[in-house]
Amino acid sequence: MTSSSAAPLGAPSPANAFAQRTTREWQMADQGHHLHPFTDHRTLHGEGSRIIVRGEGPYIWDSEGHRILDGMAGLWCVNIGYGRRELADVAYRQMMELPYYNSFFKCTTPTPILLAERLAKLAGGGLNRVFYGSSGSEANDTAVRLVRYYWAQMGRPEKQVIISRKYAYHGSTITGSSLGGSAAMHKQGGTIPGIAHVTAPYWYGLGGDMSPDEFGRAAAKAIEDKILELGPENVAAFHGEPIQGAGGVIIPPASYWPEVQRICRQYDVLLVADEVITAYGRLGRWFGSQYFGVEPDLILTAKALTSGYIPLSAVLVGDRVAEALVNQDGEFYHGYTYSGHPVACAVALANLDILENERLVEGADTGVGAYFRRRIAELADHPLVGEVRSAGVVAAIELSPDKARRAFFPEKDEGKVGLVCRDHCFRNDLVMRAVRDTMILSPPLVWHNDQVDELLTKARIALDLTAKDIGL
Ligand code: PXG
Repeated sequence: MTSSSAAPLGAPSPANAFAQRTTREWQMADQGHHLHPFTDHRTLHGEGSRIIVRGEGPYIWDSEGHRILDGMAGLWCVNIGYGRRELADVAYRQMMELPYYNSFFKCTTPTPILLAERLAKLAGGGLNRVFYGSSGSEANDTAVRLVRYYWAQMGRPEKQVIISRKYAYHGSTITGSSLGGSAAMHKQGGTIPGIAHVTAPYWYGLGGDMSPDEFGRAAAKAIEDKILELGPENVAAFHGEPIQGAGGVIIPPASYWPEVQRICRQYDVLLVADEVITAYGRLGRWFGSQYFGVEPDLILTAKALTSGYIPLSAVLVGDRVAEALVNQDGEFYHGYTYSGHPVACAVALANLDILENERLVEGADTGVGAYFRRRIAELADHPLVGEVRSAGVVAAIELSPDKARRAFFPEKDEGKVGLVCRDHCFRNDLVMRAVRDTMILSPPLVWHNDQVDELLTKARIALDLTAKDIGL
């Protein structure tokens, strides 16, 4: 840990001023009472949690006063960076005026209406209506129920199966994990019926001798093959992330998405884009679908809709599917207490203002984003790095024991080298996550070129130390 990266904490924020404790006290209370998501608690308790207490721009601070560059924007969400007063002010004002009212029973409140109007304008492509929830997982549940409801309303209730992919991540409810590609998650708690999985457009890992474009077409054909195997009359939708984020930032070859769209249209299968990570600027466009030139029937969003300041998700619904809800008799028996939460929607509007006024989406494409992509590509020369891929402000660095062959580490050791690298990053005050042995980055969009340089310096140090650790 370098002493130069440690910075004073500054004045405690009002949120933690009422409960100042030492790091050890926090860790003991955490261990005694707090269950963490996706965590092996026995290992965690051996080490103790890192307690994050404050954030500003692309940086976070821990309870020991270390300033850490957050290369993951929290969990792919804090696109406008930390510490933006505008969002806090808007939440305060909305809470004082009306902290909560629901959109059930022929009621609603102004902010979800304003936000829906604005999202429809940003998305274009006939995505004119919005259904709210509080998380990406809820958005995925809504999508599955909506798609199946649509076909039932159209008099085709047998069209039920949803095709998803390996390496997919669609959340952690039973529906989300059923859609996802993780066998480990499927094993814990089971899956819902009517979900089929096909291969992912992961050229680096699965492409063999094919060119990326050949492989992209082959991966799309796997969807067509599955539709024909199941019978098009039984297939409701193809459900996928434009870029598979938590699966390892899998960026499909250019040939993939146009072919997927063509196949969906040919067999009358709805196209659902899970943009929980890719919406609101991550790829230098408002939506990842725009980046790849596809026109989905539904777009699922969450995370950067509020830059993570408050939970909110929005399913953008195209006219074809909305038709089943608005121009036909019958009630869609679905909704959440917090669907269209007035405070969350007010915060989202302020967040969109910042993304727009500070041109952060354009910046992710041609500004600091372009600089980030150019600099991160330099890591491809490192002996431990098999491939670097990036789009907008998201990137993956594949670690390999034999880069010429695009080799993976032996299966029994999968993920170990990634964790070594991640820990070196963390010790050097950089958050860079590991998925298996793939290092991934998804920083806030508010940063500057010198912070890109800081990230690159720290990442290269971590790669050097990791290579040394494994004797490469
Ligand atoms: N869809 C996608 C594409 C996601 O990335 C979800 C749905 C679920 O969202 P909620 O809000 O229910 O968590 C996600 C979430 C990681 C990580 O380690 C990624 C996510 C969540 C937690 C951890 O990369 N993505």
